[in-house]
Amino acid sequence: MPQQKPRSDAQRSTPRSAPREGVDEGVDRTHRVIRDVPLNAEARPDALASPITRTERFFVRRNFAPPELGAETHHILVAGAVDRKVRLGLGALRSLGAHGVTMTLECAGNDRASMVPLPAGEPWGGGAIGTAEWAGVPLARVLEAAGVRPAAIEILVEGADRGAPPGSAVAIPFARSLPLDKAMHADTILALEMNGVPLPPGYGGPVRLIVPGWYGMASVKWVSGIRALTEPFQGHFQRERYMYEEPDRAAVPVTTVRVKSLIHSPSEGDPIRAGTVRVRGWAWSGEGEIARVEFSADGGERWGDAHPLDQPSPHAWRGWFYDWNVEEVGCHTLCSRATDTAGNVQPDRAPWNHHGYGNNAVRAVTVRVR
Ligand SMILES: Nc1nc2c(c(=O)[nH]1)N[C@H]1C(S)=C(S)[C@@H](COP(=O)(O)O)O[C@H]1N2
Ligand SMILES: [Mo]
Repeated sequence: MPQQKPRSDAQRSTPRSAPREGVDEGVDRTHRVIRDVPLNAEARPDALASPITRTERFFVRRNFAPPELGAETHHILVAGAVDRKVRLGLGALRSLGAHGVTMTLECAGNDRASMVPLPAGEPWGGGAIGTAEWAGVPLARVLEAAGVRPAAIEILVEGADRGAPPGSAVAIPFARSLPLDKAMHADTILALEMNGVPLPPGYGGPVRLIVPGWYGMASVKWVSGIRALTEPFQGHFQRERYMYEEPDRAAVPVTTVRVKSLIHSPSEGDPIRAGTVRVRGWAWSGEGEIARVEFSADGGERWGDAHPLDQPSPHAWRGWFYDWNVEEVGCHTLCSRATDTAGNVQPDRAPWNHHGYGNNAVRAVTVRVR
């Protein structure tokens, strides 16, 4: 039996006022607000029905108050184990090359609210995910401009937002490192655009990192500094957060996105007519391509193969559908289960961990047939 739906859903479904911060002009009012300050808000289920999520409906996840950076004056400093320090404005960045990536961005805490017992952290339902067309400069071009020395093993990317993490009095920036090979990957970009327009400040503008295949925490927003490191980074957001801490097991860093799927149509509670219903959804994985999607109309007892659609980008979710014949009136629990080319299958229950990361358990949508 799949895990329960988030219990917090009913409590939190009341629409709230528009976000207050100045950088949130681009964020519309349809989000389900998880926390007001700093704003943390997830996409409503209907916002996830289209292949590309509209920018103003895209989820917002922030550890600190967002910085306000001027696109004219903002610079990125590249330093550390490099042959020459480089200071790049947006124009200089743009001149280093152009590359677009359509990528699904999922927060590692997505669906935390359905883990039992509820782990610490923002109680996200299933809306801390979205797919966008990101465009900018490959991080590799920037690193080549500075000349990364052979001794470098990781690339640290620092955001301009800062604050004291819970339990600390010392303000630190949001900062994360990537192994050198991931930093040099052709599709790891410093994004200057989202869905065809300059990256809005609310989503990390004027420049953010986009790391395909990894959970959202790797995609550092409001990038202000890049450092080549010769030792592993030990910062708060590398070592104390974004670690799988399972009881009685050594902690493991959160990296690639676990295989997962969702049903976006019909959606929760939808009344539907008996007959043939086309059920549609998405499937994605950071560890391979989607090899198979299965569908169940009885809460996961019996499964049938769904029809996968073409996958426009290896880093974006893949569409699928299943033509479900239903005669029996009443409530039905619909589930989907994805398998990737690395052989990973969505579990009925994801391993519980202290911060509630990586919940890729099979999810359920309940519909009423009349
Ligand atoms: N500078 C900075 N970058 C950040 C974060 C942050 O708090 N500060 N949060 C990260 C996390 S945990 C996620 S899931 C994504 C969310 O990106 P979005 O707000 O554009 O949806 O940004 C990541 N990058
Ligand atoms: Mo996240």
